[in-house]
Formats: sequence, structure tokens, C-alpha cells
Amino acid sequence: MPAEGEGEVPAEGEGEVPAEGEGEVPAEGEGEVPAEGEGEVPAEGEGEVPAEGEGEVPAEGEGEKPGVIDAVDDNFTGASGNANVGNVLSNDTLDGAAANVNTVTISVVASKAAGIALDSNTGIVRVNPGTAAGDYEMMYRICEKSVPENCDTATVKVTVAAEPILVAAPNVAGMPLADVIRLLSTLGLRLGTVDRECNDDVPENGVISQSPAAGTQVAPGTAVNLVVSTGNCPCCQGVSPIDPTNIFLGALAVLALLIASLFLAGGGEAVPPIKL
Ligand SMILES: [Ca+2]
Repeated sequence: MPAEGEGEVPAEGEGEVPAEGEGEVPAEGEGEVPAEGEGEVPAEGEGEVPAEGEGEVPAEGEGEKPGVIDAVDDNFTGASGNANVGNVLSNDTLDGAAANVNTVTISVVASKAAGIALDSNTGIVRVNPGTAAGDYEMMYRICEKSVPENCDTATVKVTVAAEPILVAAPNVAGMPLADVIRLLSTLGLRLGTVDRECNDDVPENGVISQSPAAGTQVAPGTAVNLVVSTGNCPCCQGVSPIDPTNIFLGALAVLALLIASLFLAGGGEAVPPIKL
């Protein structure tokens, strides 16, 4: 009995249990886990996280902060040849502050009007000479200088008024005043101030001079100021204008000089008092 019991139990227990447990567990566990874990985790983690994070985060962060760039539509009025009817940046903002050429760039996106132009260096809009009256429109874009892809667009409209037809001021020198008034009326001009003075060359009521000068291009309704002759100048007045006040003061000055010269001629001695 002891021979069988002692011989079987230990033989089966000691022979099977250790053989299966020691043979399978270490082989599978040690062979698979390290191979997959060490091979994949570091490779994916180190390869992707820094590349995406460092490449995108700073770029997006700087672009989103000033994302409040705001180009606002403009409405200007002007006339042909106006060099400055307004500035498109006047109502545009960047981060809540007024946009300017130091913080944003300006460009024309589309323009349907050759008559108006936008200076990208200043933002100033001008109306080109010869532009007919009407409404003109263009689209412009502003972009943040530090983040060029951060942009906004707006429309600028310019109403160009009809260009006034200018009139050349006529030459009315020597003309009688009555004729000048009729001529000015015919040309759409009007009579301005009329000063009168004597003149030996221009007959009475004839125009001596005018302002604006003959040939000057002026708008309709412009006043023309005249100097009209009162006829020949009386003796002396035509030579030099001396009024009675000046004559009186001049006489006093001459008298004073005369007294002074008499005093000096006396050697500087005081004139003795007159004794009766
Ligand atoms: Ca604007």
C-alpha cells in the first residue's frame, strides 16, 4: 500500500503541474507583452504628439487672438479730380483699435469703376479726373500684417457729383459798367463789388481793373469785382493823394524845424526875455 500510494501521488502531481504552468505562462507572457508594448507605444506617442502640437498650436493661437479684424463699408462723395474723398481705414478696426497702415495691409479685391482708385499705401480713395457723375463701387481687403491670413473685406461706395462747367472770366477792361453787367449776366456770372476811383486813361464809368482776372476759369455764379473810373483826376490828386490832415501835420513839422534851426543859429544861448 505504501508503495503504490507513495509512488503514484507524487508522480502525477509533481510531473504535470509544474510542467504545464512553467512551460506556458512565461513563454506567452514574456514573449508578447514586451514586444507589442515597447514597439508601438513609444513610436506612436513620440512621433505624433510633438509634431502636431508644436506645428499647429502656435500658428492657430496667434491667428485667433486678432481674429477681430473688422473692415466696415464706406460711403464717400466727391467730384471728378478729387484727390481725397475719404480713407477706407477710418472705420475699420483691429482688436478693437482703429486699423492703420502700420497694423494692416490694404488691397483692392474687385472694382467695377475705373473712375475711383484706392491707394493701398494710405487707404485714401480718390476720384480720377474726367470721371463722370454717378455711383462707383469697389471691394477692398485688409489683412493683419503680423498674421497675413487674418483678413476681412468691405465695400467702398463713392458718389461722384456732376462736374461744374467752368466759365472763363471775360475781359471787361475799359468797358462801360452797364455793358459789363449785361455781359456777366449772359455768361452766368454776377457783379461783385464796385470801387470807384479817378483815372486819366479810362473814361468815367469804364472798368479800370477786375477780379478775378480775365481768362480765369470760374464756376457759374461767381462774382466779378470791378474798379470803375470816375473820370480824370483833379490836379494834384492824380499825382499824389494828400489829404488836408497831412497838409496840416506837414506844416507843423516845417514850423518846428524852422524854430529849431533858429535856436541852433543862436549858438545854443537862451533867448533873453523881452524887457519892456
Ligand atoms: Ca472702411
